[in-house]
Amino acid sequence: MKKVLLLVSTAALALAAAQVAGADSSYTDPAGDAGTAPDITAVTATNDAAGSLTFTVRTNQPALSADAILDIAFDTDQNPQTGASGVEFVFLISSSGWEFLRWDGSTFVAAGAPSANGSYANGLATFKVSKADLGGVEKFTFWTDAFQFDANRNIVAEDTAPNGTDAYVYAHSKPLTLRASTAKSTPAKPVAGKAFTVGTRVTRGDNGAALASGSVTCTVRVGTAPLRATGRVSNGVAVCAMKLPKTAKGKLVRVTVKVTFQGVSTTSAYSARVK
Ligand SMILES: [Ca+2]
Ligand SMILES: [Ca+2]
Repeated sequence: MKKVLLLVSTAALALAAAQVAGADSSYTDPAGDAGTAPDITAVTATNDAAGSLTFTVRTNQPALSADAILDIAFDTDQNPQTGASGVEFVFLISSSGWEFLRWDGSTFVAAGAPSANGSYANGLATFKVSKADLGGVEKFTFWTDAFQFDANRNIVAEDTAPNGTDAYVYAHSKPLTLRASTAKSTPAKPVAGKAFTVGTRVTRGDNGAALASGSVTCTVRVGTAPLRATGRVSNGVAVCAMKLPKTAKGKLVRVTVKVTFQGVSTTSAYSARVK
């Protein structure tokens, strides 16, 4: 615990100068800038749809040296004036184990976070925690530090990622969803014996972008008979293209456009009487 306090009082000074941000993020740190401390070279942060966060920190030490500590400091309210020099939570790992601590207003105490889990193997520290156990915020600031202490618990070498007083800003990614607009046809009315397409504009719910790619399954019936159609995604529109048979005149054509991207699907249906 003494190390922890020393660490926090010494290390958690980096103020939140927002650097590169985003979900499923990875960052690099130069090699050879750590002295005898674990040399941080890569940091990643991801979250899943359930709100579980995973952080990794790669160093040059297959197993952490005695008296070395690696930490991830979290400024969960992105306010350097709150917490310990801004830090509300800190994950610490050493050769003797890991801790996840929260600032209680005057000191760091065990966070009591059931979801928290740490490990270090083959040069990679991994820390998992739920969004709820990290303060429940959508967006936060964090950084990583590595320290080598001497027998008197003085810091003799260190590495920080990102360098200096920069910090990483992380925002949870939303789960992928797809939204299909009302289907529209070209031409506006189906004509027997002619080419016919039905399209639906597909938008991603997680980032608001038009869907750039995906697979399209077309289900078409003219009256009760199936009709072959070709599907594709083009410029954010999922399209089913077909040629209506001459015998389709007067019959009802029904088209279901199903678009799938990364295992997520949405459908849009169309029907009209063939001229
Ligand atoms: Ca480094
Ligand atoms: Ca803070």
